[in-house]
Amino acid sequence: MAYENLILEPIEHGIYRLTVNRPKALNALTPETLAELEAAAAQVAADPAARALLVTGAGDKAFVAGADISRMVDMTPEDGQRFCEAALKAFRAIELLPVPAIALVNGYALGGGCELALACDFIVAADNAIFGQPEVNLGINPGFGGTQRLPRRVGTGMALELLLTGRQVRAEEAQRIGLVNHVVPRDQLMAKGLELARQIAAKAPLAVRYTKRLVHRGQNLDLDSACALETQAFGLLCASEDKREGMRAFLEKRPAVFHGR
Ligand code: DAK
Repeated sequence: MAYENLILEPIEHGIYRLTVNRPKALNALTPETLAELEAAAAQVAADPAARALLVTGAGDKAFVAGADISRMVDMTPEDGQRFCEAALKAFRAIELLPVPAIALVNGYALGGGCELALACDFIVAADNAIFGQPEVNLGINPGFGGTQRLPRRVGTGMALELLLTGRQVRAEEAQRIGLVNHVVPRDQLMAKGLELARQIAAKAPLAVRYTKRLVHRGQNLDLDSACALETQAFGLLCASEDKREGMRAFLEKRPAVFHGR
């Protein structure tokens, strides 16, 4: 499928790369871009051979510099609500993809850009990455999930500081506070993303899918309900060919070959 504001491309065996592609506006998110993000997530989800998604921004300056301010300036309350709903749908579609999404942050990840990165399963940052939620400077609150996902990622106190001051943090600090998993030189960002995606792609696909789902679904449940889901998933995976293959391979001291069944 062709997109105007995104590039979605399979780059190798089941690994897709999604690039937000509006470099002249530092990849700022318009309503059209959000609709395309949702469609792109659906496209990846529909591919049974998909194993991982890398999400990044075009150019060398920004991942995504936020929601497009030129499109927000005159929004009515109804427009604003629709805009938020489109983002929430698109970001939730990425979060609930059956395969992991890894954000590769190559520069500014501000406002909606930081929120897009947070909707991915984890974040790898280039050493020029800058994160922040500057909405308080614009007279709005974060509208794309930032008030909910940031505290879940970095803890309430640090999230509140960043949300209420609008302070921007560089890659090293972002790693220190748990927002980012790895920081690498700019020219090694894609290689690091690919390395992680390949590691995951080599694992049992159903086990990866269920594990991701359990983490995301379970965080919104009480411990007993979440553990009950985990138990159920474990039982289901016991019926998979991949479970038999993984355990046989271990006992036979050979690498496992998984088929996602
Ligand atoms: N929107 C639109 N255009 C943007 C943009 C943005 N967020 N960020 C950058 N651009 C555009 C600039 O206008 C400029 O365009 P031209 O003038 O060349 O036409 C071009 O990208 C290059 O930017 P700069 O010239 O400013 O580049 P600098 O290197 O000087 O500065 C910067 C880079 C990232 C520090 C700066 O561009 C900047 O501060 N950008 C804005 C960052 C920001 O505030 N982002 C958060 C946006 S707020 C809600 C709905 C949505 C949201 C919340 C609530 N509701 C409905 C409740 C979400 C909010 C946000 O994401």
